[in-house]
Amino acid sequence: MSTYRNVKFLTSAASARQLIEDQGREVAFAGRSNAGKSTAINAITQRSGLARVSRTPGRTQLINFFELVPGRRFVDLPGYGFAKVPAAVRENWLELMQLYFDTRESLVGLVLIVDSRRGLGEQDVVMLEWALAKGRGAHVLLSKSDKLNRRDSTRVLRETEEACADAAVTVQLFSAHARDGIEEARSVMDAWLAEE
Ligand SMILES: Nc1nc2c(ncn2[C@@H]2O[C@H](COP(=O)(O)OP(=O)(O)OP(=O)(O)O)[C@@H](O)[C@H]2O)c(=O)[nH]1
Ligand SMILES: [Mg+2]
Repeated sequence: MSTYRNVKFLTSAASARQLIEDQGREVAFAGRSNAGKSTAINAITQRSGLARVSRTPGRTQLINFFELVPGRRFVDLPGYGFAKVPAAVRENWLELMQLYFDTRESLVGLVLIVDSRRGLGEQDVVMLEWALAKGRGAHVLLSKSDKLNRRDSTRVLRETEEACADAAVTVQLFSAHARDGIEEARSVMDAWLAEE
């Protein structure tokens, strides 16, 4: 879809006052370090170098803003769950995330990237709760599904759907490498980003 054709990097924020103006509509991508957030953003926008793909988990400690079209954005949130991150960095992460989810008016939906081989973790569930608390949408991408056979991917999809059954959460399998699930993901984001 043409919404993604002219995507460009806007800015990074390391603190609350560096967040860009809270207007328009934006979709945030969150997940454990190394879950495949940046790779998913690149695949969905079809821009391979856009969001940096790191080989060292936990390197992205910034909120990265990308403009799709004026007033429509993707936001790459810093990952979590990386054991070697110092306590002070983790505290800063928590503060920044709470502020972002509590106050961000333009945030319309959360795309939660979950490694399909690991399944939903504790912090993943917290992220979903933060998003849903303000009535926003939430969509889980079970990433790297190319690593699983049909039987295991079907099982993790069903288990994740059951775990999210009470909430307004949708779930799908996703593989950036196999280019599987990209259209399904886009249709969810297109609906969130569209004008009411
Ligand atoms: N097999 C497979 N590997 C993937 C896929 N998507 C991402 N990866 C790999 O997973 C690793 C992490 O991907 P990233 O996109 O950097 O993950 P991230 O969540 O942005 O990580 P941080 O920014 O460090 O938190 C990389 O080595 C990717 O090549 C996929 O669809 N299939
Ligand atoms: Mg990343």
